[in-house]
Amino acid sequence: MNKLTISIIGVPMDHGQNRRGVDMGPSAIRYAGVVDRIEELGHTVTDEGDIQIGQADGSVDTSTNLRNLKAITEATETLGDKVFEVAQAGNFPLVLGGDHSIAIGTLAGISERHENLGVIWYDAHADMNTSDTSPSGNIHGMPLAASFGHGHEKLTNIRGYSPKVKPENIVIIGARSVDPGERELIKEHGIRVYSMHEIDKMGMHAVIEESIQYLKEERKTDAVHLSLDLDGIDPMYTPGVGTPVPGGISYRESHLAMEMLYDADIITSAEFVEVNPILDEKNKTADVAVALIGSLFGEKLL
Ligand code: 6HN
Ligand code: MN
Ligand code: MN
Ligand code: MN
Repeated sequence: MNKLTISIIGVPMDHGQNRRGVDMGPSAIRYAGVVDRIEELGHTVTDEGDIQIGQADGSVDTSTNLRNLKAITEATETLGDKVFEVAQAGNFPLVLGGDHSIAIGTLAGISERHENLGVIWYDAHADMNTSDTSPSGNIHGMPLAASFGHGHEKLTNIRGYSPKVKPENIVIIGARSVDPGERELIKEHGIRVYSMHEIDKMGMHAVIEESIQYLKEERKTDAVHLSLDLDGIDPMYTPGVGTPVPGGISYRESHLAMEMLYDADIITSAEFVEVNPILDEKNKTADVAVALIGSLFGEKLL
């Protein structure tokens, strides 16, 4: 496959949920050697540094049921502009979180360049709540809904347009904790979900094969963004996440998934989110993130 120029953008933000520490995710992933790992594969890396994140007090606005709305809106606007700029320059945007609310910004930057963007959402959760359905008020549980036009107007309209992705161009992989409002949206929009049930039954190989076939041949997407939440993987491998859910995807299954995506040459932008070094054990979760990034960019034994 082609050698790429990969631009790393760090987003040290924890405003999308209420456990401190996930703002240190980008540092932990850099410390785990992400730049060297990618360069060893023959790609060029430019580290664009971190997006500036404003202060927030963690309060929930009672009129909207949204925690830290203003700070998140500002951060995702800034991130969206940066991602757009990097992609316009012909580089591969690799965004390091930060909590998953940052995906609103990443997609706002990516999608403007594509008619028919596809998204793979690798996560224990569907991240499809809105201010009306959220049990927590945490915006990291809302970015996918916001990106296909559901939720508070300030979140759906980052960079001045909506939606960023069509619901039929979304594939969710690894889901095992889905709230009632999210289930409704999934049904209403016929969103393709490979939950742990399907992964157990079909195996990861078939899940990824079908996902690629669906996005490429059936939906005819012109680009595919990978949004990988480290809590998609089982917490025995990735304990450093804020909302762990047992019974997740294994380490090897995750590598297989990344290797297959590389072989299919389908992914055009990616983000790795929810690494929380304070909750982690010896940077284990950041190490897994870096190992998976290696596989996504072509690392092979032979
Ligand atoms: N994540 N569904 C829960 C909520 O609060 O909306 C959990 C969301 C977790 C989000 O892990 O990115
Ligand atoms: Mn999650
Ligand atoms: Mn709708
Ligand atoms: Mn998530």
